[in-house]
Amino acid sequence: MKQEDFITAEVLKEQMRTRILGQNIHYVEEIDSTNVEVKRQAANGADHGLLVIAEQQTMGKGRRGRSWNSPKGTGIWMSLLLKPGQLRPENASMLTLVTALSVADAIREVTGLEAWIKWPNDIVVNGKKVCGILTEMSSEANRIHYIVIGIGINVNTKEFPEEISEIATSLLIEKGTAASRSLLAAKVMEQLEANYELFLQSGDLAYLLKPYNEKLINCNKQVKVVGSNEEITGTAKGINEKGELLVQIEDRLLEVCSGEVSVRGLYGYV
Ligand code: BT5
Repeated sequence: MKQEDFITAEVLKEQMRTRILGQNIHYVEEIDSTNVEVKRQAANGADHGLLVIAEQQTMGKGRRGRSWNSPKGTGIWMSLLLKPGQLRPENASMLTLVTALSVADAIREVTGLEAWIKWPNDIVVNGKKVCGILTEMSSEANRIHYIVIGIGINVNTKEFPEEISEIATSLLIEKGTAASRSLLAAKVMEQLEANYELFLQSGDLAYLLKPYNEKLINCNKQVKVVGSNEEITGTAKGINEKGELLVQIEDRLLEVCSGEVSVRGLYGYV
């Protein structure tokens, strides 16, 4: 087993068998946040498909102001710039789901581990979080300027800070052997490019529903939907083509949008 797994722009470029996404790679040793860096580059006119990948983030971001632990040399911390001309702003959050499916499939392909999707933005292995996705958008009423998709994967992390040690895991911890970060990053981008094209063809998740729902860990489980002023418990039934989580509550089927609520399993993290 290799002890160190260095990522270099050259190795990444060699392994990245994509047409457009990630063909322009900006690799940095250290950055505040790759999402923030992509936004800076977008403001300077960067093109669709730019991928920023960092060895370490000093201010990695989660959703809603939360932070993302991104230590040096152990994970994949990367962000992709997308400029989907035809996409409506209200459909941009579907890209989080497209990405989650791509990451789950790439982890399965590279490690053989059963990676599951915890709707909307986590990937889970053996009940713990190995990956989080942060989608951000710059838009006006009817037009998207650009979208940033941030992906953080704990690949060869050996241990986590105490505050997340109960919920976080890495591929190394779950598999027992290290994985190549550059190979995994390349596979994520390949899956994402293929799924992104399918997504654009229909403008929604119609073509991705089946593979997505097969990997949805919440499926047929009890979930608690936590809104700003109410909590509802029901059974998750999968997503629809808009990416909403269908939650059965007695004889009602509720369509839950990702922006407004969080969904928790009733038992432990998932
Ligand atoms: C996320 O937010 O899961 C989105 C994480 C996105 C990270 C990537 S890394 C590349 C790009 N650049 C960035 O700055 N961000 C993106 P959320 O669902 O809000 O989850 C955040 C919560 O996950 C935190 O409050 C912690 O509880 C937990 N957490 C923090 N670091 C973690 C880690 N490395 N592994 C697993 N869980 C973690």
